[in-house]
Amino acid sequence: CGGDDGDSGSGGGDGKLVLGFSQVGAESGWRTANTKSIQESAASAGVELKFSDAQGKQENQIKAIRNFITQRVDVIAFSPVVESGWDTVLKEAKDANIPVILTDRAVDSQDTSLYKTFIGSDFVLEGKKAGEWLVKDYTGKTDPVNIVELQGTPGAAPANDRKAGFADVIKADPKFKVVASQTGQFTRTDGKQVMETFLKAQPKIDVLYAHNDDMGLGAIEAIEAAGKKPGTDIKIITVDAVKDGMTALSEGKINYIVECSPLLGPQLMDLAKKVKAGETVPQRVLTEETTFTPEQAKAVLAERKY
Ligand code: GYE
Repeated sequence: CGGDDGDSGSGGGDGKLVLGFSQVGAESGWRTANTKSIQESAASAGVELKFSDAQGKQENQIKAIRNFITQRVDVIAFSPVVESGWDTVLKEAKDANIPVILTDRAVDSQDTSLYKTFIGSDFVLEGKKAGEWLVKDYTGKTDPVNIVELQGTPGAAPANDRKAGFADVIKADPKFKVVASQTGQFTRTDGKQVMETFLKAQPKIDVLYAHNDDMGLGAIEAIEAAGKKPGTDIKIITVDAVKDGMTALSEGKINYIVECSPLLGPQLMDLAKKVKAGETVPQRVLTEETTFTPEQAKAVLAERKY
């Protein structure tokens, strides 16, 4: 392999930064908006994007990263499907002198020199925000509150962290009980199916906490099919705030959404350019986010872009 900077990219010598990006898949509305953000900002930043969709499989991501190394792209970015198991391939990128940017999700590698920076949300904080809303909503009440939880993809950082943050907040009051918790794979289809089984197995469900909007939206279908009113008979908290989620929130079918922004493209392009130029970048770039009640959702729904 050739030089370690400048003309070593595969962009055909027109000086464009070549960015290899390995995406998780297309499991949710969030993911679709994230992909669009990355593709559009690459185009407007003059970055040549090599985009690869892993269809939810870690082995595909590892293959894609190895391909990017062989092609000698300038920068590699990826959104890890799961947290564990990246050390070997990240070491290969490091040995090839190709900087890596973690996008959206973290890895659990102990050696932080394996990547330059990590841009994305604080998922533990998101889980805590969900729990805090619940605690507040049930203030002054003493009856047991039965919660069912739809988890994201097993092993994914947002699934692990949203579960942990939520559990950490609700454990302060023993009236809150998570009576069932299962993965819904971050998809509508699985969210619906798993909610159906929850409804059959659980005599009393007061609250659903879903790790993303899509699973919550699938669950709403199951709840309605069971003759119950989502948002009233069963309170629903979700994470993301994509347009379909915000619509359901404004209709009162969801009670609270913790925002997680998928619009990481512009910052990613900026970081990729800095990293290529050898500038130092912060180890962690946090996304700014808020929360939404039904009233707040109504107010912003028309301008919501994704
Ligand atoms: O919340 C979910 C998606 O990693 C933050 O992945 C992302 C999560 C997002 O499938 O909808």
